[in-house]
Amino acid sequence: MAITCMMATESSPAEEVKREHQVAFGGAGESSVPENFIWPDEFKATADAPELHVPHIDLKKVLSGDEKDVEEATRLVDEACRKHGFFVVVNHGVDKELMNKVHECMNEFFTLPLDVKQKAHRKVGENFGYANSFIGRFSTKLPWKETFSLRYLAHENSSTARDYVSQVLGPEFSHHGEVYQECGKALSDLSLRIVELLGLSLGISRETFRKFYEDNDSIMRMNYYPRCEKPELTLGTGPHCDPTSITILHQDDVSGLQVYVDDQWHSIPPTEDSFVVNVGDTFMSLTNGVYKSCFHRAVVNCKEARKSMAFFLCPAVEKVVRAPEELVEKYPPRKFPDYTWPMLLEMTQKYYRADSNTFNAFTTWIQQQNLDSTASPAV
Ligand SMILES: O=C(O)CCC(=O)C(=O)O
Repeated sequence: MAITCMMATESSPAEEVKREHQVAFGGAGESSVPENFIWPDEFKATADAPELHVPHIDLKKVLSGDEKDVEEATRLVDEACRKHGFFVVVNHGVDKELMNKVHECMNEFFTLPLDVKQKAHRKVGENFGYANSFIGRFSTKLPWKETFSLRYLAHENSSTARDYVSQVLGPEFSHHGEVYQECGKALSDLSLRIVELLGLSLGISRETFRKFYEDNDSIMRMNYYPRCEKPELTLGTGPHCDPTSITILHQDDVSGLQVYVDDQWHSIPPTEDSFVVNVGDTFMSLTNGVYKSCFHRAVVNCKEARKSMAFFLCPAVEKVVRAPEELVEKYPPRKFPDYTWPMLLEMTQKYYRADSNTFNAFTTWIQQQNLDSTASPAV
């Protein structure tokens, strides 16, 4: 299989683009998956994973303030987050047309020739730009996907996503930048409503987490999973817990998301006009471990490509992540050391490949650093 991939044939530009894209990941003519995309048996995909029945929370009802609706929603969210941290939001207030436009931009971008996408190349150790497994930092257990990641900064007058797209891809892609910027704003606003709901579910004020995240410095990631001839051998996204705070995921109409619950992989299939929400390690630590950050992955299939778009809510860089006192009093003792989000981000981007132990490894590392800095100097 060729990795870089111009083929000298007489065909239309559209066919050329499609072929180039297919060759990179093993196209229709190739029946094998390259060695470095094959995952060990214990990780291998199961297409027939049973569905995980997660609550569907009607945010419009919650925001209407009706006492019964709020009580029911907080009970369901609390139950789901203590067990696995996944639920779905509907009637969320994000314009369906906007999400359609996001998917159109993704279709357009990911089917571009590699050299155009490479203008936005995400460098090793950096968090933003275009990445695929052929140019990444790992050489085994590679994910069968391409990603395009952008920064969303929740400050008035900030337009990080829009500016980045125009700068790296050129003015002909400025409409993509506009769409992603608008989407970032809509999902940042939605995430603030969700953290309010999470605060209420935990029995603390709705303001606590909203305040913490209102100046969030978040990540938007567009995921593109090409069709794969042997989907049982590989994974689109390997098993991991999100190190971020909460994730808001928009899936197209192709299944692929799986969550590990009760010693088994379960799927969360897409449902019309909804977002899947999950708790990540940073929000788990803000709840003093009461809400779970759960192992999940994405599988691929042999019929069609799949797209998803994730908004990873992250605190502003200088904010100290520390569970509020009132929660620790309710659920003592304090379980995690204080940290700032860039410390954890740096570890996952530069030194550690996300797995089931990422957050434990991180907290052990911080504790060690704290010990080292308080140790008396050698005489
Ligand atoms: O695409 C999906 O369904 C999951 C993506 C995911 O887990 C991630 O981007 O971290």
